[in-house]
Amino acid sequence: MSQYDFLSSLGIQDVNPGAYDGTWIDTTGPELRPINPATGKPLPAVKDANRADYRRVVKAAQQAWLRWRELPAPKRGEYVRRIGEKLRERKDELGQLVSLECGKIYQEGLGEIQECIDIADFAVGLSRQLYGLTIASERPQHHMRETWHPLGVVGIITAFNFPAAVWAWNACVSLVCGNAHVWKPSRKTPLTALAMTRVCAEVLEEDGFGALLGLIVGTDDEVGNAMLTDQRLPLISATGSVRMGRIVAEKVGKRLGRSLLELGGNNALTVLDDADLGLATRAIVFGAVGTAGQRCTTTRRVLVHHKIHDELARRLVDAYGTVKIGDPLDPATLMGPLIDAQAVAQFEAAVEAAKSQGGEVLTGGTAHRAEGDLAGGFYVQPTIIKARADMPIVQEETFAPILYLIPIKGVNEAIRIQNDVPQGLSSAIFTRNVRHAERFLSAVGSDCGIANVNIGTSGAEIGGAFGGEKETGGGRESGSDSWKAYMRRQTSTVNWGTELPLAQGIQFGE
Ligand code: UN1
Repeated sequence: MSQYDFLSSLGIQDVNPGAYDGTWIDTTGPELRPINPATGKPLPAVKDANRADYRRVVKAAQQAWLRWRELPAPKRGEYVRRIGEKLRERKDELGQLVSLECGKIYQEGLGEIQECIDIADFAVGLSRQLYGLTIASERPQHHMRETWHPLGVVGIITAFNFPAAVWAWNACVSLVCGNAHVWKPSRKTPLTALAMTRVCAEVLEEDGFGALLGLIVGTDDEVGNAMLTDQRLPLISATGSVRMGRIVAEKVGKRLGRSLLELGGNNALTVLDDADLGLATRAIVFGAVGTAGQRCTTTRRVLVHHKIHDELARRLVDAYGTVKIGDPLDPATLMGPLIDAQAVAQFEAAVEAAKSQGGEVLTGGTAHRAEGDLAGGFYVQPTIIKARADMPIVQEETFAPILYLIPIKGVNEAIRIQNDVPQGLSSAIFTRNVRHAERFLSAVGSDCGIANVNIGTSGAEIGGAFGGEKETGGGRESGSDSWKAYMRRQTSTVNWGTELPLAQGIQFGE
């Protein structure tokens, strides 16, 4: 364990409790042992929470919420400001833990914690800007206004690939909105959730508000379903696969609750023949290889003008040849492992499917055999496949570093092919032509929630609204006015006169 000494400074023991309701609950469930994807060896364990633990966490969250909702929003923002400070203090260790547990390289682990700090800062500012509208009333001596109020206890379900940041997007914004939370993290990355909760809740514990950041590590049967069907959770914010999103939407919809979904992407990056190829190459490599292709924003398809296809392919193959695969905590590494053996199998199956559907592997295409300590890790080679848009595999999101290179004739064909998939998260175009760029951003252009010009599909800043259309689920998280999803809107009409005129001019009685 010596190489993991930093874990104890984050409060991680060999075996850890799996629930938090303001204090750590001594859960008794079976031990969940996350695996270090870089080595295949077990990490410290977490004892699963059960239904009774879940009830306890929700109850404590509800009670804390009753007091929290009465605090003025800027006062709530002050707590979030201090959460941001704590995250700054612990950035290195938390970044290291993210890297250890989910396998992204340390630079990206640090980036993830920075994303948490950024959203905390954003939320602090937001706490003084939860604006409503005033609306002109049609009646004399009346006024109308809209006010935004806290929702209650918000359920947050997160995926392994951003084990800290996606929770922070939700929790920081939603805290200033005046809500309490119950977080069910991915079962592949529970330790990051434990550490994030410990660091952030410390600030709230001082005033008995720890339960606002409830945490529950448990199975879907025991805990997940309980959240989805629980009337006490007015909003479930869930990030993960389309399959998971459908279950969430159905179960939460059935009780007429709200869900905020951030699901799969199948993101295309178009390169026109006037593009800066150096820029495009760098953006594609980061977008396709970063986080080993396991971001929802990962570049999965490059739609390249046929005139420059061979040149771009050559540049990409050369760049891929320099990608060092290995231990994500080694500063020389550019691509770490996939999350688990199943992800490697899915990578292999997708490559086989692509080949059988007529794809041509330009580089990569197989698992990567690592040596020594890393021999049990889940490594694959970053892969480029020359493909056609009509290959069925190209319609699917495979959470792995597989890039499909598809020749196109121009901007219109690129837009058509780009949009012709079930998902609609992120997209990008590389061109120097303002007409093509603006067409791409127009109503007849990209149908995605994110559409970029001359930057890649991944690595969004927190200031914008994040999310996408179609099977991506339609939700928006993080910046802009995403906060509205975490509040309830109230329209008020106030009569300050002595008459009672009715709207629409209705005369009723006298
Ligand atoms: C995700 O993969 O679920 O834009 C989130 C990005 C990151 C967030 C990705 N800021 O790539």
